[in-house]
Amino acid sequence: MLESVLQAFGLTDEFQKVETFGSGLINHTWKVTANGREYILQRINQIVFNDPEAIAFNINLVAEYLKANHPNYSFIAPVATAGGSTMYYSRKEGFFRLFPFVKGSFSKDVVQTPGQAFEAAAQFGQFTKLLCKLDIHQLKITIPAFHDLTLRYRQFLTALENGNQQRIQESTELIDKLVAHADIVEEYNRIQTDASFKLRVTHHDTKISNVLFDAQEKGLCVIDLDTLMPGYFISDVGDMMRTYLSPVSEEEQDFSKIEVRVDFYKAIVRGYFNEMNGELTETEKHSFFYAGKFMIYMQAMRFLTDYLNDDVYYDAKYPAHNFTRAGNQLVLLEKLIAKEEELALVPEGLF
Ligand code: GN1
Ligand code: MG
Repeated sequence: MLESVLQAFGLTDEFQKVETFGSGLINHTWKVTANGREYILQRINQIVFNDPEAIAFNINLVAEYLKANHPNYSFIAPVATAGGSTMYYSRKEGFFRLFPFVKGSFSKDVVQTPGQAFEAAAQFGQFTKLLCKLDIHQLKITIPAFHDLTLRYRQFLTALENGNQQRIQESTELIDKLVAHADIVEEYNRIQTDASFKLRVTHHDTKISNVLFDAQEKGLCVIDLDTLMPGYFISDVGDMMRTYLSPVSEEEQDFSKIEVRVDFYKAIVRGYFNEMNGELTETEKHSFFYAGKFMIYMQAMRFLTDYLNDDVYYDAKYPAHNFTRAGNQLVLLEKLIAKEEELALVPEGLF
């Protein structure tokens, strides 16, 4: 079924191997071996990304910019079709793009050591830093209001009115807990009117599997640029906290395993600061801890909203999947908040 797609990219080898790859919830990804080389093929989820060409546009823009200004950065440029386009579209199959698989590179699904957290944070920090002179207005918005917490909160309130009544009733405890943390939304409203919070080129999906490492565990580069858009640094740093602090992921059903590891927190701050220290304003530096609350709270809300709306967005493998994911993220939020006094001062304590 993918044959015509592979052919469009010039992969005609009859011995090619195609296997499902990675664990993303939105796009479908395959690893392809053909013509003696390895590639990553991805089909864009068109329900989530209404304008897949905008993704291709942004990636090409950034590729050109880095080539001209930072030629040593190992940016993974997409492979073009015979027609010269980096996005292939077929009415039957949808939108696809192909990347070379970087030889000798490794991706990880879980952060095992503070050193890995440091490397990843440095990679995302470096990426934003290298692009800080690129005019952000040139970038297209691939998902409007993606990390707009005010909007996410409104969508949650709408789900409470129009969602699945039975699910709403069964979720009372989680709903009340989310509402009780609405001060996190108020802080976001304040940030939006604060000129010392800068819009920068932001990755918006900084989980560990979006960093490539070499065999010595050094970060090589970041991947998955679908949600590359103007944004606040709290999105990137916050999503690292959401996904690196705990030894278990959002999928864990045994909430007693959820933890906030202080040494991993410090590693994220150090790694990101190493690159971005000179770019961040003082106000931003004081919002590191808030970044974690912001992203974990938003993800808890997105999972619960989707559960109340009968799982229209996130793939649910069992009926209460999104309910459990939301509960998991709320526990993580509470564990983070419990360490507020200890962690909020970390940037000053480190330098
Ligand atoms: C989605 O598909 P994936 O795993 O890269 C989502 C992120 C969430 C994440 C939660 C476009 O990312 O925002 O943090 O699931 N991406 C989109 O697992 O909604
Ligand atoms: Mg992604």
